[in-house]
Amino acid sequence: MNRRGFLAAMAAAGGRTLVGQPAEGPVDFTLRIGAVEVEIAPKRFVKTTGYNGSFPGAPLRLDEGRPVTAAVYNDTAIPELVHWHGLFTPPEVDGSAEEGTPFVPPHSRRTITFTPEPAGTRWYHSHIYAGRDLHRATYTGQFGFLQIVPKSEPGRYDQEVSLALHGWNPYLAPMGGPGEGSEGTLEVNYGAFTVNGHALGGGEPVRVKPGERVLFRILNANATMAHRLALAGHRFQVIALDGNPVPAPREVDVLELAAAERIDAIVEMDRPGVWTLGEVDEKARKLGLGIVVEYAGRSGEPQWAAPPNPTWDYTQFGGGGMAPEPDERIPLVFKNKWAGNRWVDHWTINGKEYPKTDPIRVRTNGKYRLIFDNRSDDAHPIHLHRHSFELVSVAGKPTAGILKDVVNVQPRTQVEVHLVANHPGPSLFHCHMQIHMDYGFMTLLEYVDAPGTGMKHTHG
Ligand SMILES: [Cu+2]
Repeated sequence: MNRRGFLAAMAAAGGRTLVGQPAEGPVDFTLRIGAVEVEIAPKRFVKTTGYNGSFPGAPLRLDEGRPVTAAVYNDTAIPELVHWHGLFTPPEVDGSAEEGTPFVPPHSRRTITFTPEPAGTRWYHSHIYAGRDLHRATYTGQFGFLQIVPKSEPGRYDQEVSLALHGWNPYLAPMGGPGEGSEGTLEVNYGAFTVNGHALGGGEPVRVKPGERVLFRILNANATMAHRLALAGHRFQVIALDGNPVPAPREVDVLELAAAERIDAIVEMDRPGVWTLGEVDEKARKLGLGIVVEYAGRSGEPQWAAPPNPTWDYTQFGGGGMAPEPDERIPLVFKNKWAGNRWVDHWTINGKEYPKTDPIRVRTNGKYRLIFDNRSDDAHPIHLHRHSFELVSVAGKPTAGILKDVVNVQPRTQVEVHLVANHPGPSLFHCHMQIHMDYGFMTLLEYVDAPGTGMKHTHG
């Protein structure tokens, strides 16, 4: 979405209600969950569920610290939840049934009040169980940007462009290559990809002028897949990860985002032409994952070039120093359990599958070192609700000052994070790949000195 579109959507979202009739009492915005059909490219349609008749949902811009009330209407036949990803909202409104948030029942409405914090690039999305039904939860069009605007906005740029990546027509198919105990295991594949609701070349380009500094806010809203992006002829200066400014902004050729991750990066527009900003992987790019960047007065076929350096390493954006010593170290071992040929793997945390997983027990204001020990052949984007954590080491490389709410733990590696337990209440901890969380990869962070409404429950 270009700046004009972004602002138009902002204006729409900033009204008292976005769509529909006035709710009881004033609301700051309305989300209506219902069927949508979008033409992602000429004569290519995607039918799904979305917010307010579109996908992505309208980008929401909320002021840090100013409470808002949202009306959520559920026009579908299944109970729904909206999760405010990356916010420090209480469990009752966070959008997790496991924490105790009530569902928005089918053909019904709920009013939700929360205080948006912290500032930065957040997002909102459905947070329900899907299992083998790939027409639910994060497989759908129920996602949108949620920009929490700080009281004073730092950074210098001429244009802001928000890009949300998503995959469509998901299907289960056996894994390509042989893996340890995973031959014949089903994984999710996609028949089409979009950036802001359009396949590459199927929508309006991002229009830029020479000399402009463009701030790209990028969200990987894919239900399971990581993506690597490049913009031919240009480099990205990464300034924030998951919406949080990094200690050492640095230029890279490729951005990598696992499911649910966000990157804010500035690009100097100094190579006039028509270029593709797209997936490094050709197959995914051909299936639509990309958007055209067009300089004023230029036309022609968009150019693509393989990026010179495709590596991605969080620690390059880290600062010096060391996280304080924790009160306690908590190892969390992630493993898969082969469930059979043409079946979906199950996942365990310290040997147990949700809802049998042991909770992560913390005390208010305690300091913890969570050790994510990935003993599987898949990367896992690990997400903790209602908190941010600081990266301490990634695959043995020490770092500091990088605050995140999702961290992608590569196969057979360890990531250590520092957690200050300062948001009492049950908080869901899970792999953000829908098919992993639905098959056991989930537990709760529990405050033993301030027990909340969190519950173990079974899906279905
Ligand atoms: Cu996972």
